[in-house]
Amino acid sequence: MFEVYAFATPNSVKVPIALEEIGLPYVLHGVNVRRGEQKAPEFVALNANAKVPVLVDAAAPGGRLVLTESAAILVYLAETSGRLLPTDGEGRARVFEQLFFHASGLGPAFGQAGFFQRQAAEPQSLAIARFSAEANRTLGVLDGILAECPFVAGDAFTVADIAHFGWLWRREFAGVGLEATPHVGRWYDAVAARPAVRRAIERVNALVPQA
Ligand SMILES: N[C@@H](CCC(=O)N[C@@H](CS)C(=O)NCC(=O)O)C(=O)O
Repeated sequence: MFEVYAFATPNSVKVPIALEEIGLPYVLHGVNVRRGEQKAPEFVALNANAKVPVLVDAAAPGGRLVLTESAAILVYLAETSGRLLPTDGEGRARVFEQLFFHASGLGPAFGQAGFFQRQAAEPQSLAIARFSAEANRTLGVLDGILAECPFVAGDAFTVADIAHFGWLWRREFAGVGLEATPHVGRWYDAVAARPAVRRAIERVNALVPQA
């Protein structure tokens, strides 16, 4: 049985989505990042970087595996299940291209745009302008890709779609809309309607305490 440490956040949701898509059972442990639970010593012992998500695979072939970084977790689940990632050729290369684009480009741009708009202690107009522009620019790049193919890495739904979906699901935090990117809008609606994606969102939303 997998264990997932997560919250209702853009990077967290990717892991339950992958597990639901593959059909693997998992226990979900809430780590409330709004209350700083990611900084607790018990959690830092799992992830020295003090961020969600974390995957624990007690039955990994080499013994208990504790894995951090959402993109690495997606690749691990895909490779061990033989799902959501082509085994070779251009199809596999395109998935990694999108995973790296997400992890180094779109994801950080969305995260920093949201931080400077909503969480910075003092207004930083230059940082807001820079990261909002970068978030919208990377979204435009994705729109160009989705104008040519149904999913972000080609004809099939893969872990690359799951990676991008995490931040698109939380795009309001970054102040980003889909009005100017119709191909992303079409893709987003299709991914959000998948039963596995709906189940995963329901489970991570249930981690948020109700006021
Ligand atoms: N590169 C990491 C980023 C993880 C990350 O930034 N997680 C956020 C939630 S989406 C978090 O734990 N934030 C709390 C903090 O930074 O203190 C990944 O993809 O897993």
